[in-house]
Amino acid sequence: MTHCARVNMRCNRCDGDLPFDFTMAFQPIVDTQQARIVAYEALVRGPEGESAYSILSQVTSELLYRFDQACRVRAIELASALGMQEALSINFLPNAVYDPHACIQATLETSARVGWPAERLIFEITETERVSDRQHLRNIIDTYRDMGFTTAIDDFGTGYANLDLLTDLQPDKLKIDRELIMNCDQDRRRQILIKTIALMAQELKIDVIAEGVETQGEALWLARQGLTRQQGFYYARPALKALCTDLDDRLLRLRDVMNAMPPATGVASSTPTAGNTPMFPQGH
Ligand SMILES: [Ca+2]
Repeated sequence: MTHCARVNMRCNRCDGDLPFDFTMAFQPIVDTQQARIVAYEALVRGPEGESAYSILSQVTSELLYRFDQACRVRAIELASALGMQEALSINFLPNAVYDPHACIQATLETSARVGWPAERLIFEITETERVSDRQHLRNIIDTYRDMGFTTAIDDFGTGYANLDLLTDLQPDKLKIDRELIMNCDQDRRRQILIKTIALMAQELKIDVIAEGVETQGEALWLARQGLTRQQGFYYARPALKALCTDLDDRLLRLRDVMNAMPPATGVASSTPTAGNTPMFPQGH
């Protein structure tokens, strides 16, 4: 295995301490059909739960590499400390990875040190700017896949995470952005776009996760299209240094509602559908 570039290339990109402290919040990703939490996304927060922006705004280009490394380390340490049994989704900026083999070493070392299995990691590719070096991004995804990790394209359908990324990249997962998900149970145009993405992903053998699900109506409509992997405030807000422990009843009730619906046509799967959305109490 390639050694860290710090050793063999005198790389010091991620050396040194960060001039600020931070921690992670965890938000569950559920499978509505299995009625269980399948993963958690680690989200940056200030030490007392301050916003992600309060931290990210302090990350200069000089600190980018070490911050990316520190995020992975902190997320894995917390996952282990919290006894997380599910997959752990970590966001990363492609431009914060110098060499995918080298820059994974601290992640693997942390995983071994705390005894949390690295193969449960999902790397979410977050695009805050167009990645000019597509070959670099492809190299990261291919390398991570070869190493047994799962990769996901984040915020798909908006901004820089768009269709053209799929012309030459083969991630394991797409996360459809909240901008497309919101009001999807009411908005015909969004329905067409989501169904098209789902169909395309199915053909490309890419799993889809719906982000930003905030209402029962959205959750049910998506599930009826076969989009059973979902994340959002409807299920749980991110919890600071904690895992969600009270979702079981809600997921079971949601599945009961879905199973009681009469069948109808869905584009992405044969999951039953219905014209009306039954109501049951919401809340987090
Ligand atoms: Ca993300």
